[in-house]
Amino acid sequence: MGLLLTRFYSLFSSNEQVRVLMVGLDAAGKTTVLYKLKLGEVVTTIPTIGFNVETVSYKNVSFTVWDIGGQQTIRPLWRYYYANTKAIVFVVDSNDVDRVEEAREELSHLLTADELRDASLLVFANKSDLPYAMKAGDLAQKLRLTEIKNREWYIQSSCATTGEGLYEGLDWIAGQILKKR
Ligand code: G3D
Ligand code: MG
Repeated sequence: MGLLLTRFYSLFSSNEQVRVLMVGLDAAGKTTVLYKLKLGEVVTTIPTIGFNVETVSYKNVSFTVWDIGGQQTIRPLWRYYYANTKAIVFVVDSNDVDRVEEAREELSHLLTADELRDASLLVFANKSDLPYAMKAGDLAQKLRLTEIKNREWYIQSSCATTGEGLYEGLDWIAGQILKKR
């Protein structure tokens, strides 16, 4: 745990800006993750109708969060937030079998964005506390993560309400960013 936090906190002690984009279907648990990390005040802005963006920053690290899914018309606007994104955190409700295919489609579409080409991908298999939650390995298959080429990815099971798994996931991101420096 000590080593884990050291690497994670090293993210905050550099001059380099670290932008993390956190997305997923609604109700996956993104806002809960954001508050659980306790990085600072979460600011919600609405750049256009129906498009809520939450941001939180601590030192040089910022998280930008919104819901994706079923919003073809506003999709082009997302690109304004893509620049200099170091990591994508894709949050999935691992208990929601009915929407895993929709999540896969959204993820695969997101990953086609040229501006996100160099961003590492962390997937939180969230709500792992629920009895029927899919296991991370199962979810990785359903999301076809194994077919991802030219991008580092990692899946971490998490429970955003208790915080379980969150630091493990972010530590992986820290490792990725340190590696690329
Ligand atoms: P979103 O921001 O991705 O839309 P939220 O999702 O963070 O608003 O979470 C949606 C609901 O799921 C919330 O419940 C939240 O408490 C719950 N939730 C988030 N993460 C977990 C988890 O790991 N386990 C469980 N069991 N529930 C979780 P409410 O009732 O407030 O809608
Ligand atoms: Mg939310």
